[in-house]
Amino acid sequence: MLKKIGVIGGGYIGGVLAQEIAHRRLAREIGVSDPAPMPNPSDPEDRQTVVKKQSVSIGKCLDIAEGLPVVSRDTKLVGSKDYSALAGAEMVINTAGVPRKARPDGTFPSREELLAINLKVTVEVAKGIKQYCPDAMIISIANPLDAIVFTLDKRLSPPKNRLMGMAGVLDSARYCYFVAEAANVSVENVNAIVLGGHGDDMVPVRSSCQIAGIPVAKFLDADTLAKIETRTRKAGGEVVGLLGFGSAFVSPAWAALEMAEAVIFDKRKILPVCVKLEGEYGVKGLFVGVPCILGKNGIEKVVELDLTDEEKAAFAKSAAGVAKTCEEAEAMLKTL
Ligand code: TXD
Repeated sequence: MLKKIGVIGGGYIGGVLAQEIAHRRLAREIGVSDPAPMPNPSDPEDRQTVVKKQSVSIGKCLDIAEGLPVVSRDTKLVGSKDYSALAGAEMVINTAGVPRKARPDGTFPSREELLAINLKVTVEVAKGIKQYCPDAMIISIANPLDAIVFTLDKRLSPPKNRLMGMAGVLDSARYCYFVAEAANVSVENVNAIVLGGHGDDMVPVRSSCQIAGIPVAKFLDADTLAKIETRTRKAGGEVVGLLGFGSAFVSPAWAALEMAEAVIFDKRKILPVCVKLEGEYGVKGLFVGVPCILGKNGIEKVVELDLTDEEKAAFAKSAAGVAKTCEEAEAMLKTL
């Protein structure tokens, strides 16, 4: 159990994180930081005064705190509209940003289009971390995932082992779920991993996908697997389209907590993590999803898989996509 975990962004994912951290007893204290709701300058003065007194983070912390007697948990929760709620956190999970929302014509902005909006947010988040918990382990969720982690690295320059992005655990869980569903077996029997960027060119690694240690090809034909892998790549958009508001929020929160628990309990668990590569997989200086051993020091080691030539090419393409988004981010950061 940690002394304190900070949650940056108290929205859909942040709310699930706070309640799950309390319920799983992962920290004695939880701090949630979120500026919402923000007054609309065009509103009448009295309305703005009302909104300034409201706070999503304080309200959600109070709601969860008032439920603690029911679930017999003694967790302290503190919310703030600034970053002060993060003070003293040993770990922070960053969800700050805006999720993809359907446009009036039903189409959705790409993760990259979110970049401009969420870069500004991330620059503020980095200032908050630097001020209140400069030595915290950082797990970042906000999209575009790879570029946001890249930006946190640029602004904070933390040791490589202490900054990681969550996407691969969720993408791999989606892959596992679809394989289990198609093979009509327990999800517990399926072991699969998705590498690369958290975009439509992510790489489900079929060559290492197994059901009870048996290659998946013994259960599902190539056409079915290709369909599953396409659905995995688009799974985020599928949920966004069905919800009509925001994006998936329970599964991303659970995925981030699998990473957090690997660190908190020093599990030395191998998970797909967006991490700064320094030559591994032929990539240098980019944050890309690869298998890592996660333990008390955060990223303990990057694990290099033997990929097929096709998978290597797909990984290189995905990394090139990450490089492009990060180049855009770097150019934008110069203006922020
Ligand atoms: O696998 C993954 N990594 C993705 C990530 C899976 C699903 C969702 N993905 C992204 O996570 C999504 O595209 C968003 O970028 C984030 C958070 O998703 P969520 O659904 O929680 O979005 P919300 O409900 O809008 O919450 C974001 C909160 C919101 O309450 C804002 O007020 C707050 O972020 N926010 C801030 N908090 C702190 N500091 C600043 N500057 C700030 N700006 C906004």
